[in-house]
Amino acid sequence: MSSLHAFRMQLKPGAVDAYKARHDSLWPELADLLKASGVSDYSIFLDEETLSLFAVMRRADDHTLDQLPNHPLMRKWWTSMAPLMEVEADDRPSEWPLRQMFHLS
Ligand code: RM4
Repeated sequence: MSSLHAFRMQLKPGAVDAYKARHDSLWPELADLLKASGVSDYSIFLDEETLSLFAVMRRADDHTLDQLPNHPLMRKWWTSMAPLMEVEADDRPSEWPLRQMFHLS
């Protein structure tokens, strides 16, 4: 079984085009890592006005996303993306939880 998981991230001013380009050519090995961690149907939407990024993913119930911050490939990606996003001290993107208010299937 799986469920939806959503969260917000924050882009830095002037980073929209670079952020889009980086995801248009997402490292294939990073896509494989995310899938192997139990992620599917992962989208990120931009609010052009606030530069908020709304991420929505389907997570397998037995996902291992909590182990990703220790993975060298994930760390490399986060460090490479850090100039474009608001991040924590260790370069992982700052995340704010989103509460689901509606779903139509
Ligand atoms: C985002 C951010 C997220 C990652 C996606 C693929 O910019 O780094 O953590 O899951 O890229």
